[in-house]
Amino acid sequence: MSAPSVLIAGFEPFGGDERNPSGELALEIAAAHTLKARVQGHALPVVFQEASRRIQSLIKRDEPEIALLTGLAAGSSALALERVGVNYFHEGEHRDEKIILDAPDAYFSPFPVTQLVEALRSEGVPARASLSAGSYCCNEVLFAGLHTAASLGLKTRVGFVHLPYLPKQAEGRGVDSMPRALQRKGLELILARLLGAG
Ligand code: PCA
Repeated sequence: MSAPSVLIAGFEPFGGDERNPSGELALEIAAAHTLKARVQGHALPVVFQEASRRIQSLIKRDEPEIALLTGLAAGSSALALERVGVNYFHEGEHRDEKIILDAPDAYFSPFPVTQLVEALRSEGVPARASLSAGSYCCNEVLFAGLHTAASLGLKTRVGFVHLPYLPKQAEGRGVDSMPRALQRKGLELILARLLGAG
């Protein structure tokens, strides 16, 4: 049997920040990991419709077993595992817009969020469950990924994790952050659990 395939995606820097841990870690984990899986990593543009089109075409093309999508939540102190993606975008000049016309209002992620949060905490990675991924590009890719899997009947399990700032980004701002190695450990642990090996 060939190794299961995993897609891990994060975002490029946005909103004046020079770095985004999500895109950096997606590429880094894909390049070097100990998972028994084929892992491809992507850093997506933070641009409405472009981010969702990229995720939709990657999932359609590769039909990965797992699509772990990630993004930055500025000021957060824990990994936030998202339960829901909603068909709603509200940022900049795009107000009250649907992400995909003729798609349902929302989907739950099939990730076992409660169990993953417990597993992360027991390994010393601060984590929490979240009921809203917001109304910007992070929720956009989560919703688009979930809709792609559901509408095409794919077995791809799609989920989303919001990451804190890296310590360097938080310096002098009085906001929370998390060491890069701990963020990475958390993402790899999530993948290992989902692959049934950890
Ligand atoms: N965070 C933003 C978009 C890209 C990112 O890394 C969000 O939470 O929607």
